[in-house]
Amino acid sequence: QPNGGNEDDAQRNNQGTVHLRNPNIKQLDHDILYHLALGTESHDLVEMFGDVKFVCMGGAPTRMEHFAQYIHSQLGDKLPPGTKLQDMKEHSHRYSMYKVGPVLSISHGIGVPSLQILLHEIIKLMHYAKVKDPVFFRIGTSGGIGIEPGTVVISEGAVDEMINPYHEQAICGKKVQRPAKLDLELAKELQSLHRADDGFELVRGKTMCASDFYEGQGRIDGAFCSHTEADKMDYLKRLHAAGVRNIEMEATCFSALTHMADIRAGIVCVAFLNRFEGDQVCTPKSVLTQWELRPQQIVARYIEKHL
Ligand code: R2B
Ligand code: URA
Repeated sequence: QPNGGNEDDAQRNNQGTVHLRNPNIKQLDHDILYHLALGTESHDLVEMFGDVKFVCMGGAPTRMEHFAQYIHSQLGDKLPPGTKLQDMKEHSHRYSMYKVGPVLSISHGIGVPSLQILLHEIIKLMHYAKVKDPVFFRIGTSGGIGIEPGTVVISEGAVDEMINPYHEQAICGKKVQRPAKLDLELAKELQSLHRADDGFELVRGKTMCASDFYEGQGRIDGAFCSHTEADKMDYLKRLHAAGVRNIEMEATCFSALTHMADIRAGIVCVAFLNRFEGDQVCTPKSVLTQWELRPQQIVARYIEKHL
């Protein structure tokens, strides 16, 4: 049982703005969002970000730049008149950030530590900007388990490498576990936006979040390997039996921190390979780039529907 105590309680206040579950924040004269190069004293965060409704994150800077362009071209007419694509890279020395009216598109890098820092600062940004009921998405890539390469997986929840349904964080020498929950209704709605003629499969399932791409995902092709192909297959079968359909490297943290902030969140990832078939990503880069558009398409449809 996760030991996050009463951290599981709903925290959205009655105006729908994002509440920070940290009493210390009230004592700060001003707050510096260091990795975003933004601050409550140096910037008018309400003016800059108060209109945000959708926060979309993905690992790679180029993918998130492309997503911002895609949203701008695809939803142009539906966005407020005169909406421009703003490149906010100067406001961020670590992450690439783009804003298209109500849509923020940000890269989070690889793995939980990089994503977790960004989530702390983006959740605080939503609070300071007085954003109402934002929806967060992770648009990503993954390795599939028992699904065709190119399939899109909508996460129903996340588990760690030990198949525990929580995000574990060491705080002051103690391990703290926080439930890695996602909004199931949102997951179902995202699934409903898949069309029969999309030309790809889409499934719902659990997502396993690993802290490594190689041994941590059971691969036998890393620089080191102390397990066998049979150990790997046993592990992948165990994951599959637990309802896991894909493996990536951020899902537990993304689910747990958005859940703690009472922010509705969804994870939509394309699977680059079927791990029952192998470890190497053999599909040509040009095809992978096409596949990466699939989660973007689904999330763009959701945004269009809710603008
Ligand atoms: C999926 O792909 C990346 C590793 O290649 C990682 O960020 C993830 O979650
Ligand atoms: N990303 C991962 O973390 N694992 C894969 O197998 C593919 C993409």
